[in-house]
Amino acid sequence: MLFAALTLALVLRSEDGYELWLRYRLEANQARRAEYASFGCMVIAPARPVLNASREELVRALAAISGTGPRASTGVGSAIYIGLRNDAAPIAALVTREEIAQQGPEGFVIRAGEHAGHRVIVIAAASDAGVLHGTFRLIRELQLGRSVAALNLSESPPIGRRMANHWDNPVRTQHVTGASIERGYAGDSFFKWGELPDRIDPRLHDWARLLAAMRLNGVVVNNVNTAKRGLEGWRLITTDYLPKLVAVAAVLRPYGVRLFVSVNFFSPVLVDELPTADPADPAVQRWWRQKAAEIYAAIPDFGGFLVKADSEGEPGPLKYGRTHAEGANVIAAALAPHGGEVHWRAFVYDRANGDRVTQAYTTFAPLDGDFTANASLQIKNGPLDFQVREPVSTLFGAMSKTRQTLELQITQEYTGHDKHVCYLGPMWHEVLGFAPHQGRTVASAISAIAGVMNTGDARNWTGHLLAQANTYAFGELAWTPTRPPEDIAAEWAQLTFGRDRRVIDVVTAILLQSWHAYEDYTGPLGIGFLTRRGDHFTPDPENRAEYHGGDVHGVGVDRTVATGSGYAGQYGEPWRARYESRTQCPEELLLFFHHVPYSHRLKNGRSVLDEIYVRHVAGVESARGFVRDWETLRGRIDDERFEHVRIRLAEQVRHAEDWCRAVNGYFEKLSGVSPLLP
Ligand code: GCW
Repeated sequence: MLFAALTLALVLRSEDGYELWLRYRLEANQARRAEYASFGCMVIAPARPVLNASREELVRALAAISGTGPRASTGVGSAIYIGLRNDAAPIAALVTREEIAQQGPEGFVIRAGEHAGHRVIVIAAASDAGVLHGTFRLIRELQLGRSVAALNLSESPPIGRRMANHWDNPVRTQHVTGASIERGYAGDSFFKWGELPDRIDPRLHDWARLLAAMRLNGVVVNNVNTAKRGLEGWRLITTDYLPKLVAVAAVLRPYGVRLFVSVNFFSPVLVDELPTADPADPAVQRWWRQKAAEIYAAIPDFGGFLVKADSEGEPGPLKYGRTHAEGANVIAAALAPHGGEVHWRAFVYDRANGDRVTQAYTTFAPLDGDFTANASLQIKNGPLDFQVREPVSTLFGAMSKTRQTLELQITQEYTGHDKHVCYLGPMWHEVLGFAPHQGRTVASAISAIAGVMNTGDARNWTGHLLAQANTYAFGELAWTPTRPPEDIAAEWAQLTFGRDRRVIDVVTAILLQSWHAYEDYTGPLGIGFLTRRGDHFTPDPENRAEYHGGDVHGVGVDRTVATGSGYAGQYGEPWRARYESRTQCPEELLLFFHHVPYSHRLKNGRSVLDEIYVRHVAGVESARGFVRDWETLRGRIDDERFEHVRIRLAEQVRHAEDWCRAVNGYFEKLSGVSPLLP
């Protein structure tokens, strides 16, 4: 009884969310604990940086979960061996060369067995990075309380480059002013460039651990906007900043993560006052080569550059009459001898050029074959801009000779900031599995994936605690694009809140309803951009008619080939025909592709107008349900996290009500037809 009370007290110790899902807590099941404890903390690995980090993490987890504390190895008995095949006899004995080779450069095999009369577990891989990924996988098994007696797991990621993109704005005087994050809602930037390289904030180490736990292998540390409105991100590649980059790269290196930076296309002009940034100019080409050589001399495993060019005020090659490919290639050529990559963003549009969703495709598809092999076109999931619902961009799979990077947005710019729970795993899963052109899914068309991060210096990293589920889901889907988002949500819930079934079920259910709920009370049926210009949060349908197409007769934007902007025609079949047709278009995208009269009937018999009304009310009801369900967890979760989420969910209800009033009121006024609702 006393023991039970103590355990409960232990479980419910107040938590602030800083540990994310990397919470290593004493295993409650005694038999399981004994099983883990039999390995003591004997993790045997050769002394190499990535393996040191792996061992350290595994010992930390084992010690806490098994309750043994970090004991010194006695060199006999059961042990966990981690490394390459030739690093230890037990690894070579338990795993064949072929099995390791099959998992590719970053995959791993984890296997339990016997060696020389002792029970062992081995984590084997073709690279130290693979071992690191396997280590975090094994730790998860321990956190979930699963038996390791018969472990036999192997995994390998189909997507080679998996990146976090931070939109943090570096500022030299940041220790005085603080540094902002574009579309960041979890506080200020935690990159204290002013302090580097003399002081390394401890949070940077935990950030590197987080990236490794997400099994990412690259990170862009600064905003793609590098110069507009006084931004200073372009300075990161100046000689002055280089020692700071060196320090950050050193933090990342043991965690298998390569450092990338966003650069400005006009860097030759901005950094060294060259008269031009024309990619055809030999002096400009030389400049990029020298800059790359300078960086690689200091950071041999530097990843490369991300570039936003000719987009929203960031300059690019078009100024010189050069194509995007010519622009990307001059930078790519400079990086190539060092093994670096350039990720070139496809987010381009010109308001003067008609429907913006058509423009990435018309700009880039004709350039297929023009990009060098180490250049990758980085494309947002949808053609518009991270709306709650969009079709998948037509560029994916449309350029078979060009490398492509999928860009997802983890930070909730248009999906409720840090105020609303909106679990995006189901959306991303749909995107990855969708084939805009016959049979070629996004997941199979890309060689890289990037997620715009939702972290800041908030104590719990993401502002809203439940937003950590998005960070987790991005890592999971980047590693295994087909993984069901329901499993990811339930697993995250358990890692975050423990093993109380009721808690896991309620948290998972809230997460899984949250995307549709947000869609319902903001913009159902594919209406996008109802938020206020600038804040992307407050409802403002009055000023967004160009996007939702509402008028006195009807609503939606005509993007058909027959009578509209023609965007539907950029898809391969069967989607071209389906999107073109009012009756066959999936209803969740109806108003994205069609302008229809308010009286247009949907499959459920309702008119479009009634559907808009009903869905907004239903969305509010869902949000209220989240509060009710969460309340049932009182006492089952520590007070600090319980209250944190409760307060946010309550605020979400009020805001959902505002949305409902604003949008339904707007359409009532516009159409002159009142809702039939009670
Ligand atoms: O949606 C817009 C955002 C900008 C962002 C831009 C982009 C970084 O509102 O804040 O700039 O997209 O993706 O480049």
